[in-house]
Amino acid sequence: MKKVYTCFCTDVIHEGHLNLLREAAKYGEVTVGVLSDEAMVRFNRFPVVGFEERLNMVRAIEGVKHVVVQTEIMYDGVIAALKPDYVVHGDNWLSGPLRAIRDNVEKLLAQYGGTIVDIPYTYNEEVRRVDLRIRERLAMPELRRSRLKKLLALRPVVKTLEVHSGLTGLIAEKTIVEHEGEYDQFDAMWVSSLCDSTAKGKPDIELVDMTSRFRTIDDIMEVTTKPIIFDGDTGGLAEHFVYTVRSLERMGVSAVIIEDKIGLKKNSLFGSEVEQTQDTVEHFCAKIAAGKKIQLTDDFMIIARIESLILDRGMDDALRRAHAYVAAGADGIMIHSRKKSPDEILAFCDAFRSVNKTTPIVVVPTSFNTITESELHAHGVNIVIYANQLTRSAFPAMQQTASDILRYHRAKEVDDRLMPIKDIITLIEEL
Ligand code: SPV
Ligand code: MG
Repeated sequence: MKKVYTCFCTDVIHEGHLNLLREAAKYGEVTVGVLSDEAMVRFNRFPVVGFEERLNMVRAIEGVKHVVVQTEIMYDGVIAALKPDYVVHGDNWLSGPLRAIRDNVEKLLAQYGGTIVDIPYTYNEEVRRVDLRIRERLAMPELRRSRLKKLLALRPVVKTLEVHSGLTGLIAEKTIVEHEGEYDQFDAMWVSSLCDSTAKGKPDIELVDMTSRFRTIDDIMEVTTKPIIFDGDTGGLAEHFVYTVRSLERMGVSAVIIEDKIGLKKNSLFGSEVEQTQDTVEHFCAKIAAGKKIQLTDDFMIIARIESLILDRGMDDALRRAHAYVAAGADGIMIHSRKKSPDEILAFCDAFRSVNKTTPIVVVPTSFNTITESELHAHGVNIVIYANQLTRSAFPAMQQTASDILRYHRAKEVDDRLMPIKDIITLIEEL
């Protein structure tokens, strides 16, 4: 009997999968690989069904002889172990980002004479409905809120991109890149106070009120499924912060980060060029504790942001605050720096981790941007936020276009660098 292998990374078995299995069975005895959660979140969407349940679901399908766990997106391990005569897959992997997987399988099978079978991909109304239903479930507040904590357990570094609108949300949601056989996508979204304010043409001084910030979150939530980390600035008065926590939690936001400043807040990247006042440890701890006390689920995280390095108060002050904030209930620590070199961030992480092994550390490598995610991970960092790069790339592009239209008295000269009209009108899928 010939050996046939196919891999599933799905939460629901629909007609398309059954058709693929029927075809696969024509070639021999079918083994189905179920992609692990770790591999699935990296390349596909977050599973809405637990791993064990996904295994059992596949085991229960008639005609499936064996079920194995596939822990990597690429098939090296599973093909080495199984040596299948055939690998069967939907023909949707002939182009687009999945092509690299097919190329990898083709190379592996060529080593011993195995064959790829591409089955015409079933995409009918039922499949579309199932697909949509899963996406809708992922977007629901209850499911979305808990996902940041789950990702912290599944990903070495939770890669987070700044978003400030439905459109930027779609970019964070959908951008997936294959590079040297590895797939990557963003895990979470950061609703930056700087970029949310900038998009509204306002300064980043806690001027854009919460109602308006929530409106931004809502726009993003409508079109995405990834978890949201909200930049809560100083959190305002503790008496107000508790209401913010309740609202964010109810909306399905996963975390709020509040910074230990008081009075008129200015953006941290100004550093000591502008007057900024750091809160006292006691006062800020009381705010954290008030927020923790009011939240209703275990999912929601309050992350305390330390401004000691930004305000030149020194490493000892930063560390003393970090431990105090954790003791007050903070679910994570964000340490910020405006230095070009990552040295002070790494020194903080090493010192903090020598005492505290578990509390997640968040960093925002805007100025210390030469350091990679894996280097940060090696020093104990869990969440990396790319806090403003989308806004900073869009703004000069738009400004240049506006200037060139004025210069040439027509739009022809700018057209080559614009997204084609057809692409923009089809960018947004209709339900
Ligand atoms: C933001 O994105 O609004 C932040 C990060 O708070 S920073 O701008 O670096 O202070
Ligand atoms: Mg901010």
